[in-house]
Amino acid sequence: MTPGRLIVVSNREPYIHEWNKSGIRCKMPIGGLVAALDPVMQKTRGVWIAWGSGSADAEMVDEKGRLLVPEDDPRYTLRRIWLSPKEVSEYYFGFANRVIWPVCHLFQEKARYLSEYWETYREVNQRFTEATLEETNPEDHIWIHDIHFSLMPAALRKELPDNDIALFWHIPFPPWETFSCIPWRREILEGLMGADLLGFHTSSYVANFLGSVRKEFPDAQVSHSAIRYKGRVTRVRAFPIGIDNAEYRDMGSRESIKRRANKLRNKMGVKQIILGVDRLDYTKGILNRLLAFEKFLESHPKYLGKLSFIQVASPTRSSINEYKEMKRQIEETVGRVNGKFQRPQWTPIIYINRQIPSDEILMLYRIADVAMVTPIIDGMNLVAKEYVSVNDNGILILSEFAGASEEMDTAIIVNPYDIDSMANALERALSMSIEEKNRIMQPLRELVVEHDIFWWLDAFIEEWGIDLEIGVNDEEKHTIQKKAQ
Ligand code: ADQ
Repeated sequence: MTPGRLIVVSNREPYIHEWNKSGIRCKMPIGGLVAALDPVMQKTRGVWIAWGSGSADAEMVDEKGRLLVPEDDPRYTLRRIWLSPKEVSEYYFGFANRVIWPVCHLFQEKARYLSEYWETYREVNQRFTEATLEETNPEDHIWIHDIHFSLMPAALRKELPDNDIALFWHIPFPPWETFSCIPWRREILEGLMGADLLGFHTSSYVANFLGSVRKEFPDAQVSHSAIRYKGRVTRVRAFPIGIDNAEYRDMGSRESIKRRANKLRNKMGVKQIILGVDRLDYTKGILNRLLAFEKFLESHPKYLGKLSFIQVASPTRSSINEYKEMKRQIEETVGRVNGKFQRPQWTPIIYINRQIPSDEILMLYRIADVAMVTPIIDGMNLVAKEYVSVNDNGILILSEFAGASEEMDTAIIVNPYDIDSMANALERALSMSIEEKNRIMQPLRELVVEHDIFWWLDAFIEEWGIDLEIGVNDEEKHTIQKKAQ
């Protein structure tokens, strides 16, 4: 087989150009996907196709929206696709974030099933498909990411019967009873079945997807990991995503981070710190977590003045009503709990409603005695893995409905709807001996080392069976990973 290039399609781009006071600045978004795929792209010199969302993006490209990245050592092509404000509103905030997102997170009553969202979603998928067709050579392999492009595999397949096409779905896939609420469910499933390989985070999402295909397409042959439909086979597998563990450990153990962490702890003047870090999304369970903390303080007054709860909640999709309403409820709850328990020298809940720099997140991971990762539902949840990677003495409380709990089942597992049991879990975590903490956390530390983002990438590419000639030994991984910084 001739080694081909990788053509990646994702909504977010790996390099963003923004205007600032001193001119144009290039930023790389934080996040595992870019960290993992950028080095591979640099090695295979492929094409990454994404929405050009930066304020200065258009200044940097040729007439086709292309530029070579990274700027200082150009290795691969970034092709930017332009979206009008109406398209951003209907395809991104509309169909992706107000139809697929809520339904896949079992919040189908929050979804807005508007046909204009669907029409624009189809149009944008078509535009990305055309750009992908323009960029793809016969031996190339196309890897599509996430809920924004569910129609692309089948649309590409029509034109490219022989290219390898795969898609990774980053959020949960719900049971059929929920997924079937989407009026355009058939088109979405058919779109996804154009891929040779579909990846999800967990085996239960795989089972849900296969169950939906069985219901919608009774004539398809569906096994526990593949679908045969109209003479083609789509393999469906679980690939639990990891983090760039070496990088997190490295950054988290820098002297400057340790110094700042100690300083903050002294300044806060409390014995123990509980931490939550999330996008401000209704799936993340922030409100129930705060209610559990309130319950805990009520039933364990001996802790008053001795611990604080830091909740970082970065604003996201804030133009959508459901997000505005949730923000209001959370702020009201923070105000009420603080009003009830606060003392002149002590604040029970420290609420930070903005995106904070990654070194501050690392510092918080270091000082937190307990991390509460208690989403109502979550595809995977990388915060759980980041905390385990950076923190050496703490303990993780994890929702049974985070995809991460399938692998991280030695953590203190809670039901995020059960406020009382979350309050009890907090008491258990805060009073745990070092030996017990280690017993719980050691297997998790091993997991984040072994199943890091590079393991995930290798597992996906191996299962896909494509020939990319990427470095797979640890030493080489590390070198390419460093190059991406
Ligand atoms: P997200 O829903 O965005 O991702 P998550 O996996 O927790 O959720 O990743 C969030 C990332 O943003 C983490 O790297 C975290 O450190 C960072 N972050 C969060 N709040 C921040 C803040 N205030 N300031 C700075 N950084 C912040 C989707 C799915 C997940 C899945 C991932 C990857 O919803 O379930 O794990 O994709 O597939």
